[in-house]
Amino acid sequence: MANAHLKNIELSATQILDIWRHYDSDGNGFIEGKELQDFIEELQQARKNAGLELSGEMKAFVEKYKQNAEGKIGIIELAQILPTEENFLLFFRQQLKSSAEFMQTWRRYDADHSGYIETEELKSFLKDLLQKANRTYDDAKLEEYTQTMLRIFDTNNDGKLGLTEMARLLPVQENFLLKFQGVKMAGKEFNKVFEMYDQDGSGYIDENELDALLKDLCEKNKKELDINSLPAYKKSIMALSDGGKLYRTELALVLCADDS
Ligand SMILES: [Ca+2]
Ligand SMILES: [Ca+2]
Ligand SMILES: [Ca+2]
Ligand SMILES: [Ca+2]
Repeated sequence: MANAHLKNIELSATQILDIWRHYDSDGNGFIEGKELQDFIEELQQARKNAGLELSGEMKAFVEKYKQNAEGKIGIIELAQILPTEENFLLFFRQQLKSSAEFMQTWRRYDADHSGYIETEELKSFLKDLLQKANRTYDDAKLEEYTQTMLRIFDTNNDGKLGLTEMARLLPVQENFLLKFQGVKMAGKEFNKVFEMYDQDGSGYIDENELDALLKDLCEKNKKELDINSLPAYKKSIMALSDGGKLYRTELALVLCADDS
């Protein structure tokens, strides 16, 4: 019973994953709406039954999301309020504070530029993260973390992490890719757009060309995108570039809906 874990003093990464799966009942990668209200209610109940007070983080969380129909959380927000024994998921929170940092990290660890983080790349990412956080680990632990990561984030079960899958390491508020989900284009249209905004025909989009593209996108998609966030969008997307040159493959990760 996943909700039985809610009264635990400390949770392992696997138990958090159980809780996550239980409450994200439609499996869309977020706990939202009724799922979130159920979670809040059962969390309060479980703590009460166990004779435990809500922690400060939990109280703030309940305050923020109770009766909030718009509320939507990712697994990082969940890990943040639950008492975690290994704090495994929280390393990410400490290391990846913004979308731009996340995109830079992505670029660094997708070493073969395949557009995916494969198992070996994921391992090297986790290894660096553990070292940075001064955690001791052995090969078995590294393997366990790698597999847990895949179980949590590989939502389409192809054994590797795509940009959007891995972006769930970001808190929902910081995840600008979520906003771009709704404005992604089919491959053909994307190619046309790329050529149109590559105004000097250099074969890549530079910062000024990206600026023009994003302005038009914001104009066209006022519901999804906010023109005031344009500098932040630009910074995050440019973090994928190769020294200021944004090639087709990298921009496609953000704007193209076709998976190839
Ligand atoms: Ca859900
Ligand atoms: Ca790769
Ligand atoms: Ca995947
Ligand atoms: Ca250009």
